[in-house]
Amino acid sequence: MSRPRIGAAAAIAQLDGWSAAPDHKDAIAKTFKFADFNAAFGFMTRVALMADKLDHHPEWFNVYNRVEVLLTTHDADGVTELDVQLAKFMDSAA
Ligand code: H2B
Repeated sequence: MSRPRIGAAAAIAQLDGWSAAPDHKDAIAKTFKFADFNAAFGFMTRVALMADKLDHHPEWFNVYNRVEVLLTTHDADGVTELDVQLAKFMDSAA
């Protein structure tokens, strides 16, 4: 089931601390900082389980306590409500 593209600007308007990803056609990005690696990886684990449940997966990069996230919907070639849904879950899990 594919979702219509809403675009990064419409997504960002509904979110806190997310911005348009630089060097990407249509994606949203946020950097999360945690106390240490244990907290960062705990966050990633909770998000990974939800992402798989949604069949919607983040692009992300972790170094120690920092998790850089990029969300976009590959099937739609841009940002959809699924990205907003996963972004909101990430904010609640952080
Ligand atoms: N994740 C993201 N971010 N975008 C997608 O379009 C997507 C996905 N598609 N996870 C899913 C998996 C698709 O590849 C499978 C076949 O449903």
